[in-house]
Amino acid sequence: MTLLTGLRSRLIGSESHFWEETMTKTFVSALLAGTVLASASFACETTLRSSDTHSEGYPTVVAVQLMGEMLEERTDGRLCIEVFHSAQLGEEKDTIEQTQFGVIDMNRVSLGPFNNIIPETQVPSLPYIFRSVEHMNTVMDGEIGDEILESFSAHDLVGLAFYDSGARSFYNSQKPIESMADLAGMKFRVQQSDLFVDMVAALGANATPMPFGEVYSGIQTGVIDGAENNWPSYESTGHYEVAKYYTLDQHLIVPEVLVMAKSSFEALSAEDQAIVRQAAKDSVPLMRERWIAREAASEQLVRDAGSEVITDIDKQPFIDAMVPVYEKYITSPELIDLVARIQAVE
Ligand code: GTR
Repeated sequence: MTLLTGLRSRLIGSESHFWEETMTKTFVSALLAGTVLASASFACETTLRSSDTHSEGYPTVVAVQLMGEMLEERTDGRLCIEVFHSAQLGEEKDTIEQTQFGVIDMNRVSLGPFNNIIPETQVPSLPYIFRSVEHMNTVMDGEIGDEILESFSAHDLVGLAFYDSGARSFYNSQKPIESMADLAGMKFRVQQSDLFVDMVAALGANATPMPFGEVYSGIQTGVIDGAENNWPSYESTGHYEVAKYYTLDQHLIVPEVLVMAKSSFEALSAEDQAIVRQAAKDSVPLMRERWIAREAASEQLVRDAGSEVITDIDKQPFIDAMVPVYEKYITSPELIDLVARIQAVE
């Protein structure tokens, strides 16, 4: 059944002939007038509420909306997704808790804010664990990625898929940072993760964990000198307007993850659970296409707007400085083994 015939049959259901005719006419006139609702989720039996800190049009938001369209079509309208973008449901740390409680059905989040809750998420969040974005994709698309997704289930969540997030680098309002020594004593916002606080300390700077939505004013008012993120987030938040020095040190390549509340997932039939898992996986290449385009567009936009990009960075001192961070967080045999297996992936 196609999306439209599915919608029509749901609209008219088993109601009277009069209702059927009226609704069909209304629907057809709406179609002709080009005013069919952008989302037919009003007709869905169950609409899953999904959170995202990013604004409309950001690749992660679009990916989950596309997943919603697949779900609606594949379940004949039993399931839809409504994405509450722009942190409408709260900042990431809080929405994670709400998802664990089942107040929010789905959440697209960075792995960073999971670090203090789920030890396995610390491994792909380690600085310089991935040699490149390609290495990250090979690992997270494969068995190791599935194993890490599985680790969410002990925390009232179902891990559905990983999305891209490129590489994160430092930016600041004060000066061009050309070497690790330039970071000394500076104040940087990090995601709410102890691992990232220690990462910044190991580089000789000071870290302030802070919600994403407070970073712009934090830099503007001088509470922090800067933050760290990928090109699209540096651009979409307008942080480049208040912190023009962007140093391409690429210390983190942290994947994003799409999770579902265990209670919402378990409320579905086995058939619908399988459809949800598959639609999430199918949204990954769609996200990746948009991500690659957005990274290039964002980099161009901030360069055109006057950001000074420092590209000639010797990463080795940064990498060497991370040894104590690995030692502090990677202590159990399981995590040590996971690090070794990730590093061994070609
Ligand atoms: C972005 C990520 C967001 C959020 C943000 C942050 O790259 O996509 O989910 O975690 O970083 O730094 O808070």
